[in-house]
Amino acid sequence: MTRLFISDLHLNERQPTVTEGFFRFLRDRAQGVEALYILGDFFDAWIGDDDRSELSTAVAQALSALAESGTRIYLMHGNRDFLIGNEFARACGAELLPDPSVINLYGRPALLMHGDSLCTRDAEYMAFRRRVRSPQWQAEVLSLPLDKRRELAAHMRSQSQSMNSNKAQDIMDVTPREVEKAMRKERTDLLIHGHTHRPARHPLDLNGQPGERIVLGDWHERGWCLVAQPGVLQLESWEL
Ligand code: OKV
Ligand code: MN
Repeated sequence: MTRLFISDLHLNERQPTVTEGFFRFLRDRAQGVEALYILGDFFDAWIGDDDRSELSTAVAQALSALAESGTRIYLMHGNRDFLIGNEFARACGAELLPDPSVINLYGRPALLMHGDSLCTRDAEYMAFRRRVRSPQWQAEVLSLPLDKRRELAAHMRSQSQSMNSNKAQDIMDVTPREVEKAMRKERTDLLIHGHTHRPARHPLDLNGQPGERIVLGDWHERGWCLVAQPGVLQLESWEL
């Protein structure tokens, strides 16, 4: 009985080490597990399921092989791959998981999020997020030809880079009160998320009751995953 949680692989053509590390992870670590949860930013930029690349085809093939062998696969959107749709999910043998979601983790309710919705001190980002997550905006973008979407994504990325260089580190981290609010709302004492690229286990005080926030790591330098078994949670990291 094992479930794995990963996020922020930011898969892309320019970093084959990460992709190869992911395929190795599927073969060596995920083989035979009950479920694999991918909590967002799986891809560095997803511009639509109709953008079929060698990378996306290979990833879908590897995941669907794992799904065929009995592992349930769950995909949550991140801030960079929010355009992943049902077509790609189906090709992966995966289920798209809403953000937030509460799962029963061996008897313990666990709140799963990508994490960007918790970074509320970045007001500019929150406004951006609302816009790009709206069905109208997404339908409009998906109606553009692929090369236009690619151009738009690149333009937005360079915009973000120049904006974020002026932002203090703490406004780009989660808001502690927002974490407590989300956990109280969903009645959980365990939160698992990614996005911030600050892998850690944070003990929490939830109105006098102990809780925990587990932050998954990004796969830029090393691989990261949370391993869950009945009564056990372990944040693991390895060289890619
Ligand atoms: C983050 C902000 C960019 C603010 C675009 C498809 C599309 C993904 C994307 C690309 C850019 C998000 C995902 C980023 C925050 C910005 C600009 C302003 C205010 C597409 C899939 F639609 F173009 F096809 N993007 N990024 N901004 O670099 O993370 O916070 S981003
Ligand atoms: Mn993210």
